[in-house]
Amino acid sequence: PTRQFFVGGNFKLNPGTLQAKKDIVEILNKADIDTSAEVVIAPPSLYLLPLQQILRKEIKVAAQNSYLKTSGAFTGEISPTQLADAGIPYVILGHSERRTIFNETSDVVAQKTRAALDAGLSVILCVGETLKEREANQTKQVVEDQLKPVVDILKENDWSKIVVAYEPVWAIGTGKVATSAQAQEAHADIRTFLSSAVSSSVAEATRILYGGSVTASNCKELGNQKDVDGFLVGGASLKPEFVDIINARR
Ligand code: G2H
Repeated sequence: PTRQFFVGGNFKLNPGTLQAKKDIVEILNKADIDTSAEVVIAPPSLYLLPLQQILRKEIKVAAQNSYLKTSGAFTGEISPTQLADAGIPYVILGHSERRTIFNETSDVVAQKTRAALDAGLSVILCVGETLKEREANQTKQVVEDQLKPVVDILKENDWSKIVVAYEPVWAIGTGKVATSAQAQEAHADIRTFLSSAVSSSVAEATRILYGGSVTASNCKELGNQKDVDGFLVGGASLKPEFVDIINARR
């Protein structure tokens, strides 16, 4: 399959001034990066526009969240149509931090996904199991339960604008990366699920990223797995080694 390699940098709500974030962008702008990869960075929403202005054209920006309605009395939320109006092409939805800390259910994530696609955004849709669920052998079921409401709310052609990110919760920000075999197994299960729940062509074409403690030293082996089509990177996306992760396939 010819799925374009994808690397996303999720800055989360990490500290640092606008200038510190511009410094990261400067490093990316000057770096020798694999231009055959699709690269996206997701700074806190306040920084989307200033960083988008200075970023090289090969790198795009993503919001870390958006709301399921486009406008109205929803204090503090971010509208997908307003993101689209600002020229922001991507949004991350369903990150485990949103699910656990902000109580977002898979139904809410599905509604947010629908609203984002209707606004014209592309979506990096995150799924993944907790350690308890993995130890109870529930990984496949948990991930399918997270994907099902999205499958139900989307039409087949919507999937061209979805990138799935498999992020085992126990690997997020912990330094405990999944083994390449664990990642490959989960990714293959997701592809099989998409094949039966949506279609074989959607399953073949959809990028499935791995996320959770990806670093320059573990990205090559993970990135060589058959069903690993790239990464969603947190901590390491704030460091110069993000360049090495972008270049994992080179
Ligand atoms: C998983 C990942 C980025 P980290 O959340 O989405 O973060 O690489 O810090 O584990």
